[in-house]
Amino acid sequence: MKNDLLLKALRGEVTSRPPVWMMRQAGRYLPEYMVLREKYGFFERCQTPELACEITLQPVDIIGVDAAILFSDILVVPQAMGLEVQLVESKGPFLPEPIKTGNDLERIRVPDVHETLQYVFDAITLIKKELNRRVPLIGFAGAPWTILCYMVQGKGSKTFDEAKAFCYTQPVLAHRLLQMITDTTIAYLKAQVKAGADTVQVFDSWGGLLGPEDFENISLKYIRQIVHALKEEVPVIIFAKGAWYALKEMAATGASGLGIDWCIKPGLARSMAGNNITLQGNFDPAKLLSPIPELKKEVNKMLNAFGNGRYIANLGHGILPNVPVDHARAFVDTVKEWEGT
Ligand code: 1CP
Repeated sequence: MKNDLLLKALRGEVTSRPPVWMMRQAGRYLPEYMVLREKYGFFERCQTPELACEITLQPVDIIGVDAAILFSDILVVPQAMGLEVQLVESKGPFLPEPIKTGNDLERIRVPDVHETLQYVFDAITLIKKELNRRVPLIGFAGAPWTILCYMVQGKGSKTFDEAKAFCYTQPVLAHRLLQMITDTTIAYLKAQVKAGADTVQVFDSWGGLLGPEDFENISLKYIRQIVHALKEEVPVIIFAKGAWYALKEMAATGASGLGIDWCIKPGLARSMAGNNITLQGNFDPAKLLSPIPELKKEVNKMLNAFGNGRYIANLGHGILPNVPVDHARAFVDTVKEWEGT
């Protein structure tokens, strides 16, 4: 690997500077992505290896990030399990027949991932070839709780109240569903690794909607199974947005990296997570809209607070579609130019 800063940082090895990438780095802020978005539907872009490959490589070529992340979506998993998933323009994900009852569970299954998601593995094979060992490739999946949120609520939400009510009023069903998602996800991530993913990230975007006890029972219990199944093969990164209260427990799973959002100070995150794990984050994505000199100052502040050791520079959540390309590049360049210790 020509640039293996990310893998080194995840293994706890000394690096010349922290590696940098951005969550949702392949996407709508890039004009080159918008060209392909005009021509092809969202799932068509995911399901066509040549398109997924081209989109995955865009931020590597245009922005100069230290890692590629597979272009796909967490919602291909419910799709593979048998639920219809649409992406409605300017509205987001829509699942017309969500899971509400025991009967609904009969409609879904733990699929053979090679029958349902082979296009993802084909994309990975192609991406690895095109990357030609320039930077590592990150594979990913949603955490079971976050996937349940969409499978039950049927669409995006700020609170996912219907998904929570499902867990609290029908716990037996909820845990059956969570286990089905977990089993599918383990097979899915293992096949991503076999196809060439160098590391995998588990996105629990809605983990922070749960209190500490529910997070343990509904989310972390299943994330732990995923980490245990994968960690001997590749480093695993857990990103549970808002679930800062569980950093210690997440570090204890055996994951190599923990993503954090901007609502926790780096020092506190480090003291909770301990010294034996790599932290990743945590720039407020909206700060990429600041004037470039201000943005650079803020990035340097973040870098100084984390220091260069077991640290990956990233945003605290996905990049926003209205970020100018030169601001995204300024974020990455500031990390590359950082002269702290
Ligand atoms: O072009 C478009 O309009 C589609 C926008 C889009 C994109 C670019 C969606 C729909 N998904 C993606 C790609 C995507 N999704 C990636 C690609 C790799 C990358 O560049 O990082 C990844 C990692 C995801 C993961 C994802 N999808 C998450 C977890 C991360 C996060 O941001 O919290 C979630 C929650 C989703 C669901 C989803 N898919 C798309 C949207 C707009 C959403 C969020 C909807 C909501 O707010 O509920």
